[in-house]
Amino acid sequence: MKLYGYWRSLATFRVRAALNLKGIAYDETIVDLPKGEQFGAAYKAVNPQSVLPSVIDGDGAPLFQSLAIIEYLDETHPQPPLLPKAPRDRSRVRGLALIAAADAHPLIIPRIRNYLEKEFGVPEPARMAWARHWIARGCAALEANLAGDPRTGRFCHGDTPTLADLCLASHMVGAKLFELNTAPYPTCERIRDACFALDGIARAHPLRQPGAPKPQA
Ligand SMILES: N[C@@H](CCC(=O)N[C@@H](CS)C(=O)NCC(=O)O)C(=O)O
Repeated sequence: MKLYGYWRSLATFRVRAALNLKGIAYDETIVDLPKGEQFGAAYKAVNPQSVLPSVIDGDGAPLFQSLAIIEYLDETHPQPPLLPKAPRDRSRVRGLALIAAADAHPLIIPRIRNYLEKEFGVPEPARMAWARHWIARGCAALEANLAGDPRTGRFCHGDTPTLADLCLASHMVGAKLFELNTAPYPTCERIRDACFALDGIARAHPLRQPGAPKPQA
């Protein structure tokens, strides 16, 4: 499979982690977001929305939107499953995933932060505060759903990772990148740590990808 991604892209991280957990081999093509490569004709031909990630599986049409891609991977490569079997459980997992991927993430992506800057003159510190606010709201919503629910286990739903964990992990990476203190969300922190204890998710970490800044000595 071919994955189009960028080190800092949280949506790409979700798909990269799913590919790793399922042991699917892939090549990643870097689309440099700060340079605006997502808007170039070459990438637009793959993804007309100009967003990452996209996946090409064989000679089929490109796949787009991280959650739709992960569900495709789960259907074509069922082991290990990333969604539980029972409809109510699947609904909870999808609901948790969407708190991070649909409600919080879209508010912190480059084109939103660029729009705040270019259209409304919002300076960098205020744009950071904006991002931290929406990430914190996502953390609070996840924490309220996860803590004290008997269906929450080592991971968001039981003791094996699901789609919800990939989204929680991406959300918590975003929290770190935007320097949010996540101590008020202990269940989110605990599940994040359980996720990154898994090799497949750890290898997908944005800071372990080509082009990412080197850790400070
Ligand atoms: N909902 C989409 C999010 C896609 C998205 O916004 N990706 C970001 C990177 S994480 C992007 O490509 N942004 C480009 C831009 O904002 O110009 C998904 O989950 O795939």
